[in-house]
Amino acid sequence: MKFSKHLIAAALTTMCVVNAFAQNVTITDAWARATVQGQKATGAFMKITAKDNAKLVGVSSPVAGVAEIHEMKMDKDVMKMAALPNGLDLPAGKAVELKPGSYHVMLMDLKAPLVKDTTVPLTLTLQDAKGVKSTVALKVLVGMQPPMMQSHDHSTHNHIEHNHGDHKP
Ligand SMILES: [Cu+2]
Repeated sequence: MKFSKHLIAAALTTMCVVNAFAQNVTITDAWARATVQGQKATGAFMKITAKDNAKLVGVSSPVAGVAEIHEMKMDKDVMKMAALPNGLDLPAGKAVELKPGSYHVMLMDLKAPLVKDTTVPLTLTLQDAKGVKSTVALKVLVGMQPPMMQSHDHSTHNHIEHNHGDHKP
């Protein structure tokens, strides 16, 4: 089985949502980037597949004062990000990927650091083609990189941490 712990957790929480429409949305590979003390913003990422045409129109989390759906793109050689004013389109049957450098959930005004290997609750607000809104609650794993790469980490013995070692006296 390739399912990671949080994937199962996400599936379980999705099943708890008492809403026919929300159950037509599949969310996988959800994760949020860990933060350090004093850091006020971070990103959350996931793959969303809607069974029928829908839109991701809102997001909220108790850990963040402000949560927005952002897109990141190059503008005259400068990477810029901005909130999507009309939400993010979720075409029927197509996996829409929220990932670093692209669409992402922006968590701002963080109330506490996001600690690696914990989870943060996230509530997504979706809107179907008729304009009916529903919410999906999920728990997102906190890490330094996507979950699949994290499991890879164990075999490579955390080689990303060598940067810290370089600065040791
Ligand atoms: Cu952003």
